[in-house]
Amino acid sequence: DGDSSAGNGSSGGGDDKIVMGFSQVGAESGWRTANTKSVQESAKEAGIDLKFSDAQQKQENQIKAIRSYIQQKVDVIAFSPVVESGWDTVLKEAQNAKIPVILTDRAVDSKDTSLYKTFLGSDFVEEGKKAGQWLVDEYKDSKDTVNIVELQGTTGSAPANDRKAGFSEIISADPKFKVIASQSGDFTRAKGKEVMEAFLKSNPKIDVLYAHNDDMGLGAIEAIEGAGKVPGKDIKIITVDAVHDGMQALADGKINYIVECSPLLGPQLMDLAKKVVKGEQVPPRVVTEETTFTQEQAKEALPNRKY
Ligand code: GZL
Repeated sequence: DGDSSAGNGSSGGGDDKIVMGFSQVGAESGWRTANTKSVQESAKEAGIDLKFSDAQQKQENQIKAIRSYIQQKVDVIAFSPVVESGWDTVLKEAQNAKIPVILTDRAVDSKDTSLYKTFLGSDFVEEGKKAGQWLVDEYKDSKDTVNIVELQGTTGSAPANDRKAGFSEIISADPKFKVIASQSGDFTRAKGKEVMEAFLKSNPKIDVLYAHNDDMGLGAIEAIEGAGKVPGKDIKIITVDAVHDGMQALADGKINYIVECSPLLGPQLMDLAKKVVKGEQVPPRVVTEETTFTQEQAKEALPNRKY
């Protein structure tokens, strides 16, 4: 059945329990908090011994964590790469140690796809396209220029690159859409507020904000209100994630549209890990199910949201 892909699982928890080393990006957003909870709870339910580390959004901390999991001879490594590039060396070390790797949430740009068994996560280009399509529909009867500012996610991360690409692909169909400013807010509320304040100072006419996640959108709302403008009316806002606080702002009319990005990857991750440790084949790509929300849909969905 090909290489015996598991380590010897000798790092605690008895020899029959699968040991997983997980390197998490950080705790930068409501999405990340929900994702961490999903991974930790699912490991418990699956009887998997989880070793978990928070990299505070630093790639070198993730590389250190992966190296320590290799030293500990875990059975499987899973991680959400904070940025797309710079992983080949450490992933080769895991491969040489015969420890399978599962990409969770974000992707890497390694050419050698044998370095990981599968990539479980959203299609971020699709998410960007959905955001762009809402805007095209919203302004279909208008001839005027639409001035857009964009709060990008973490520089170099797959969601930032792909949400930007998907969005601009759709809006480039009509020259009335102009992205007049685009800058990273690092997926956090604080940075989103700071960058939006700068956008407001240097751009007298902003019609739309496209924020790559709810948290930056929520920070931007504070900046917009601080400038005496009405979010959702004076400046239309589209965000991605659909975490609780974003959905509340959507229901309250401060955000106009949210493209969902599901953080609940835990159950699928644990199923994939069990298969991979047994040396079973798994699909190279598992795309998560997700939808979109208008203000009305948010009001209906809010009471039953898990996060
Ligand atoms: C997307 C995930 C992103 C979220 C942000 O899957 O990597 O990182 O959209 C989070 O909220 O910080």
